[in-house]
Amino acid sequence: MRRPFARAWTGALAAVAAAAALPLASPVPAAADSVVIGGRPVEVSDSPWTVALSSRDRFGGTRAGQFCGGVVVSPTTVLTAAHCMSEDVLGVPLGEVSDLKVIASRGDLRETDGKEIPVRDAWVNPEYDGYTNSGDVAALTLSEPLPEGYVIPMAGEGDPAYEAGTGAAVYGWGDTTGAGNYAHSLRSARVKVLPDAVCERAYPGSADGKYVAETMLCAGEMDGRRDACQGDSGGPLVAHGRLIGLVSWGSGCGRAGSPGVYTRISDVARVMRAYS
Ligand code: 4AZ
Repeated sequence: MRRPFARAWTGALAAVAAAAALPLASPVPAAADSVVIGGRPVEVSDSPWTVALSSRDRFGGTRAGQFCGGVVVSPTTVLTAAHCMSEDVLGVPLGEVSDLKVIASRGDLRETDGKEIPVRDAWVNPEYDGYTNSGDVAALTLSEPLPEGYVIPMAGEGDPAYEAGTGAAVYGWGDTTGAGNYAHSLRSARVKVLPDAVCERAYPGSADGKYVAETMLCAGEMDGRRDACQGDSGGPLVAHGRLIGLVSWGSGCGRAGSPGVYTRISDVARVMRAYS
């Protein structure tokens, strides 16, 4: 539910503006065993390619300014979702955000370990379609390189990791309940890649988006429970040790019949070749 979530972010921004660094979390109690929905805490050292995107100016300092996830695909390149760079999410045009950073090697956003690296340049996919959510990817260039060991390989076209039924893991600091309870520490949930036919039936086209198999994949469990959620956007979906997706959208979080939808990485490679 991208638009309502975007409104939620705008609300959070207004709160931050009004009361300095109000936490994003709402007082609503956890609805279920829910991460990332239905996930568990993980060590960032085991998935160093998972990074947080931060702007304290826009989102306040409580959780180090975290507002989206990202993935290290080369020492100076982080992929995230195009919608994370939108005015809907940032509250201002991207060019007006002067403290956009990537935070690497910090599992707990309340700590000061790891590295904060300023973003030098941001490329937003010109094919991104805000109606379907197709092409939801942006590439950030870091002002200094991360170690080569942080890089995760991208699964190419035809990689068996994309096959339906493949076990995958999604990572993030996002909402763990669907009610605005943002995680302080990195979490991960196991999900399965679902058949395109299931995703097409789940998302034939609505205000939330429309499933486009060429540019998206969907993953979850048939009965919901394990899923990505708001704040996880742009973060990695990993199978067989390779990056297959970026958290993009869905109707709610962890709902039966509404799996999480991800930007298909094989299509990202195509788009980046086309515009490089
Ligand atoms: C979001 O708004 C969002 N359940 C991310 C992932 C999902 C839904 C919404 C998938 O960032």
